[in-house]
Amino acid sequence: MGRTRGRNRVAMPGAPNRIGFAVVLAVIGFLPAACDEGSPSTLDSRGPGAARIESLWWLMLWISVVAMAVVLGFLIFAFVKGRRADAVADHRARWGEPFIVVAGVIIPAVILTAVFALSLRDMAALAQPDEPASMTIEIVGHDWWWEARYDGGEIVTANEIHMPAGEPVRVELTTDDVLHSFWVPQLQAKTDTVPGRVNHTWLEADKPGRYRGQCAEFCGLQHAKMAFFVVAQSPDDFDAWLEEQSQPAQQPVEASARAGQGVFLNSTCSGCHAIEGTAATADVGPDLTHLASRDTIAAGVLDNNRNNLEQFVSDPQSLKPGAIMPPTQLSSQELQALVDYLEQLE
Ligand code: HEC
Ligand SMILES: [Cu+2]
Repeated sequence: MGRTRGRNRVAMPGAPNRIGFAVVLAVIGFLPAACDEGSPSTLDSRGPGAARIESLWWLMLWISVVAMAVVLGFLIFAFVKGRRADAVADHRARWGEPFIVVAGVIIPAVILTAVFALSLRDMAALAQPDEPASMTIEIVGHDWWWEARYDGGEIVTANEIHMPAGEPVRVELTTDDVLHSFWVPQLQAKTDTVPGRVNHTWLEADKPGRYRGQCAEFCGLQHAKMAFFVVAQSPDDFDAWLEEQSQPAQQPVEASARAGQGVFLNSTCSGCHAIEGTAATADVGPDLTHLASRDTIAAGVLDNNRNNLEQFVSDPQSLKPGAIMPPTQLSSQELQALVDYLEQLE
């Protein structure tokens, strides 16, 4: 009768499992700390679209936390209480037990169905703003920058999308090359840009501010450096901005800037860029008519200052490898003049 059965044949939870649990709990505890203030996060929403996503996110998180706590509670209870020796011999399936039907089937089904219904409700609500949009901005994704067009293309800018705060704006999205995804986490959900298609979404910011956006669909080498900013302004400031942008480019006055305009028009630059009011009308790269009014260049990668302009114009590949802009051989005098010209394009 020396046959052993029961306890000593069942693998008991050892120290590694307990350490595993401690790690999981620690990670859960630290998650909220990772969402620091001021980052372009959906959890720091600044408009009605993102606010809706944020509340759903928190609701789902808390439901998961409660469900996880309950399940862990049972698990810990099982560990602590251990297994009764006589239970080991009992291999009968326990499907029919009320506890398993209620806690394992009915409650999860109710919770998941409710969360699914709430997601559908919010998806429908996010498709359209509450009130009709006041204007339309056309956005075109390019490798690796964003073109923004106002008034049906009368006004064109890049990587800095101005709009009035406190009202919804319709955004029409397409792409010049591959798939991109337009995402301003603090304002709205993502919307893909698809070749040959116009998708639409809307943006609304509660208050004037600068909200960072990012391409959210891998689109090639410089995907990570395809950022942009949405600049929400008071309606008056926005109208003033639009009025400025509708003007042709500032004509150079200083001798050096005039020479720089010559360099621009007579070198490769004018084959890819437009400057309204000059012979340069190409649209391969960003419209530079009001370049100096932008805070950053190269899709949010560099501050718009003299040093960065010099470096980017002479050797874009060292700052944004793969960018669709070649390096240009210029004497240092030509480069200085060119940057003098670019810097006065307000
Ligand atoms: C083959 C086309 C091409 C040529 C030639 C070219 N560029 Fe560009 N340029 C681009 C593209 C594309 C971008 C966007 C790069 C990015 O952000 O990925 C760009 C970006 C820029 C920017 C930053 C604009 C912004 O708002 O982010 C400046 C300034 C600029 N180019 C100036 C010049 C000047 C000056 C020359 C001539 C020396 C020139 N480019 C020649 C295609 C070109
Ligand atoms: Cu992209």
